[in-house]
Amino acid sequence: MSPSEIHVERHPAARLPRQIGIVHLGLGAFHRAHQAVYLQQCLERTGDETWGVCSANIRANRTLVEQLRAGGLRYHVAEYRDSEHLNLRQIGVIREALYAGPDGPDREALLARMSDPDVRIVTLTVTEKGYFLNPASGELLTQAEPIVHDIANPTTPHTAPGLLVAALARRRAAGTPPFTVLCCDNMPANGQRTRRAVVALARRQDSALAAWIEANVAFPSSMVDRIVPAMTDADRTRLADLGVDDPAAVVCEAFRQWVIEERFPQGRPDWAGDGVEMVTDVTPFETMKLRLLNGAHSLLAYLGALAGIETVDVAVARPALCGLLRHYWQREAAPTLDLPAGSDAAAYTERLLARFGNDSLRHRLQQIAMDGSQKLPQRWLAGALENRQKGRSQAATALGVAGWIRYTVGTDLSGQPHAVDDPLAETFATLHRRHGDDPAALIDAFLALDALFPTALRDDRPFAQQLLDALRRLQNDGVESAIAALIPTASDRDA
Ligand code: NAI
Ligand code: CS2
Repeated sequence: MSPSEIHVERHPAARLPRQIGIVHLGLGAFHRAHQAVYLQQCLERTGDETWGVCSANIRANRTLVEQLRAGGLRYHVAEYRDSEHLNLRQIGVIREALYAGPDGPDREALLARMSDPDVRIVTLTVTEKGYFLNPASGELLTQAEPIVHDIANPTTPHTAPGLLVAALARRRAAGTPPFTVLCCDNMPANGQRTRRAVVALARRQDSALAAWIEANVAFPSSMVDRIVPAMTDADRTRLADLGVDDPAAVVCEAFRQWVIEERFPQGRPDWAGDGVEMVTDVTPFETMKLRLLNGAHSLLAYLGALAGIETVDVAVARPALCGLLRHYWQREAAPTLDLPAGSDAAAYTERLLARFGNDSLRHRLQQIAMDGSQKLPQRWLAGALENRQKGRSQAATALGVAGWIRYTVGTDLSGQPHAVDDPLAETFATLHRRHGDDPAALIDAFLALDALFPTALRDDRPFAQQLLDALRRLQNDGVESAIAALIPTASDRDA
């Protein structure tokens, strides 16, 4: 599609806030295409200029901070409804960009900003692994090196929980009310999990501080949704062809959703007028999204990648994979859900198929396949446990888990190599070296990973056998034959 054929709706230059009221940790693509867009719209609609954002990277990507500064802290969001319709927005709500990585110059500036009484909310998108929690139990990983560092060095933290504790300690000492902590990462009960990481770390530094945080700091949960692929050079080129030469730009789908628990003792932007849903309990929304959307994404990611497919839209166009998703949704995921009032799983998943089919996103399976050890417990395994206990089908989930285990070898089924990007990558490599030629032993070794598999699943022999059968079929017959064999109905439901 040539640039001239694309219908581009350009929004006017962004209005700028006058005061910073929010600090964001994790200046990634999602933050720029989701929270910042809602805040920009809220500013434009209400005129409330007190909710500007200070956004910081605390681990990597100093370059992005420098690029944003070089661009006057404004950047573009390209929202593709489809390959012919694009909404182009300019965002200006980020009024400060900091790099506070371990080697960064801005940690003190960040802590000072987080201690400022004008700052009433801290939001986070630091990925599921950025909280240093055991994905299965949700307990703080007190042996993880960055956490060991932060326990010993409370005033010069390297981690997100460490920065939150250090800033809250300063506010407590100054008599400044605490900020509200709003996690925007894809974790179950993400507010409670963030609270657990922060309180557990504080307890190892100063038990009185930990008690103060427990008693005074709000950690509302939120469900966040918008597909935002990592930017590629091809994306930058197609934006440049449209006259947008912006290294900090992001591409995303037109759809977006944000459901937030209403718990902001220090106040919050009036963002309900911009489509944010304020609720008392986020759980039904979160679980629905994590199991239906993210669970399906991970199925496509591992099985699609093993079949040598690169992007989501191509994978979901394959009848066998599309049939697998339908089976997973109807037989395995939806039965475990307590849906939000007024929601319909069938309608929701039909919309997901359309969103996944959006070929203007070029969403790479490799990106979704990243950090499986941090993602699969909430996407597949919690539901799997429930289904096992209720004697319900598991075939699609078992095929997914087997596909993930095979994916962690580091090659697809034709031998093409791919990177295994995961905090447990070394552990996986060791297990494949030790048990690579004995699939049954390999399955048992993976099931023994208590950071992922709950005890009941680990000890479930029929489940282990299902994984073994699926792994063998994948290796011997390939992805589509494995789907046909294990989920015969999948082919009946070809899209
Ligand atoms: P990204 O790769 O663009 O940004 C990741 C951000 O997390 C970067 O700022 C990076 O420095 C930071 N980070 C990574 N590991 C960290 C650690 N250990 N400690 C501190 N900071 C760390 O990725 P993107 O797209 O912004 O996604 C980030 C998170 O947002 C996801 O993991 C997910 O939880 C959530 N999300 C993403 C969506 C998407 O479609 N991209 C949609 C919904 C949620
Ligand atoms: C994806 C999510 O990379 C992944 O793991 O499944 O980032 C997904 O795009 C979002 O959650 C959609 O809201």
